[in-house]
Amino acid sequence: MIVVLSGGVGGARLCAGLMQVFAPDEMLIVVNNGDDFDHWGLRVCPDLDTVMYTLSGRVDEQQGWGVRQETWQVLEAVVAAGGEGWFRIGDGDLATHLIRTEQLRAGRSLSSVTQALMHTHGIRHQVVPSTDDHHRSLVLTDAGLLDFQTYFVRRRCEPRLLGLQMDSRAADGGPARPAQAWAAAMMRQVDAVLVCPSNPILSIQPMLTLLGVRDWLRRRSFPVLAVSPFIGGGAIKGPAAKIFGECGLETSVRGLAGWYEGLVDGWLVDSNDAEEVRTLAGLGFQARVANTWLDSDERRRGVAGALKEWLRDGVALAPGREGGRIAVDRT
Ligand code: FO1
Repeated sequence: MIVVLSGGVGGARLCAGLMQVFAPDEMLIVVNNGDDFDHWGLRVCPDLDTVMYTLSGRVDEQQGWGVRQETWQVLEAVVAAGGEGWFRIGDGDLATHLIRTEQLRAGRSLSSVTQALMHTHGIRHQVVPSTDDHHRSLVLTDAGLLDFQTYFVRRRCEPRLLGLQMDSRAADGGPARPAQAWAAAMMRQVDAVLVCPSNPILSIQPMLTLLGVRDWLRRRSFPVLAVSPFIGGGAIKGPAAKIFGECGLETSVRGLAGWYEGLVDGWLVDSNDAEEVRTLAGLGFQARVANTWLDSDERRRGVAGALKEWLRDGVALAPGREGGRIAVDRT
């Protein structure tokens, strides 16, 4: 079983490639839901929906999120009636939030609702939220503590990021736990973990803070491969480079390798960053090069194929994890 850790746009695009090279029973896609929030009284799960629309071919490719050929009549009517219009929910997308909210209110878990939504979108691979517990990303900025979408969409990531905090708890008051399907995979034989080229701080970090996840990764006997979200010192999409800079981290694969120290064994880097391979090797990491622009089906399949081939060739486990030694704690 391959466990894939994904955020929104970049992660969804890699998953679309992975779906072509791994069978449904070979892969579990775990999606960040720290970005989830309630808007217009509805539960919105942006990363899960981006993955769903991308895998089903419904996504607005240009935007990266939302559905293609969307209409905006409800948004216009809500704004005309004095409601909030800064978070753009289209008419087609709205159906997803209506169904999800209704079913959550009826007592179903987010995992169960997600499974049904993926099924109706014709997706056979298993896609699960990282957790069914309350788990919300809060962004500490120079403009105060902001909920995720206020920071990301309303304020366009303009405030300086000082840190990420999770507002997180299980129903019993304990720490939030990985969703049942992910927890079950952790207990069984995992062949590898793949980390998507998603924002390491905003999208991947929330999943790593769930109960037991970091320990599971640190004590692993399976390899972890990651695809770099940087190309030539900039992010492929989104604010990852700006945020890395604000956190005092180098916007390079070397910076990423430090951030994920002890958690990632091998890096797939873009051909523009081929010179980083030697730097990474000097730090004890393996690296391979591919064209990591995920802008077409062919390229997505290409990157997915390169990861599969690497796993087949074998990956040595990186320094900082042998014997379960703890390298860096960022939670
Ligand atoms: N991103 C935006 O930049 N502006 C929006 O108005 C917006 C609306 C939106 C609606 C539904 C949805 O599923 C995603 C949406 N996104 C929007 C994307 C999303 O907020 C972010 O890309 C993620 O949360 C970060 O991964």
